[in-house]
Amino acid sequence: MADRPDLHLYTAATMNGYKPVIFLEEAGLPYDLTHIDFGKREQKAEEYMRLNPNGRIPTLVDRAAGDFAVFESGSILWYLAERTGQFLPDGTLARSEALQWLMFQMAGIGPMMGQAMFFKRIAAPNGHAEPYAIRRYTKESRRLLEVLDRRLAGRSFLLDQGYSIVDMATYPWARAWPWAQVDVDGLDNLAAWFDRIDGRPAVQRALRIPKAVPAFWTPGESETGFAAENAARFATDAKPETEPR
Ligand SMILES: N[C@@H](CCC(=O)N[C@@H](CS)C(=O)NCC(=O)O)C(=O)O
Repeated sequence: MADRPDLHLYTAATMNGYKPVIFLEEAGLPYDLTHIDFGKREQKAEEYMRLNPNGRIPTLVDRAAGDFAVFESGSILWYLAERTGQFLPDGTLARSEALQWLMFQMAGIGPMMGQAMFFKRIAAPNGHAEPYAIRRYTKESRRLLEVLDRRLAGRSFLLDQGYSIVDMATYPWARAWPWAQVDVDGLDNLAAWFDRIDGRPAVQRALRIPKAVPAFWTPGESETGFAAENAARFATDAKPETEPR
């Protein structure tokens, strides 16, 4: 179809799912989006797994590059940055620094905060209360947020060159501290960075695509309903009898 945009994103309203949407909104690129419904296990459909062998979201397909598929949210951000020449500094050293902080998010902040959330928000309501795991991942998440706080001392964004894909990758996870119930008391540099990114119109738009989930950021009235919905959509992950997929 001639009028389709070049970029097609498969995603859902989760921390990893928001990252490429933030980039696309920031860059003002035309794209279309398929919402993946975990309740229907669309992420495990054979056709989808041909694009993303890991069976998870997000996935980007570049129609202008022969339907080239990119999985892993950090790689999607990197691909978009290289494709557009935006939000990633030039030069070997600056790129190395960007990659270091992107790896730190992908291998540290994301998985640790993800596990803290999983044990509190999915395992526990599905009958697997694991206080030791909750303590371990909550403590490690706090330690990692302290690393970010130190990095942000005297910096507006995570890289010296300014707002980048590293901020886009890290923000959705770190900003969800209320949902993960990780204490951020005293992390003033981090709080100022949250304010800076909260204030970006493209980010605010992105957080409503494909679906607004304000309970991640500011637990309040909507939390109870969302918590139940969230526990239900990942319920199969919490069942011990579930075979590895
Ligand atoms: N490292 C991957 C993680 C992707 C991931 O865990 N996605 C979750 C949502 S945040 C997902 O698709 N969960 C559904 C499932 O596990 O079946 C990335 O950053 O893209």
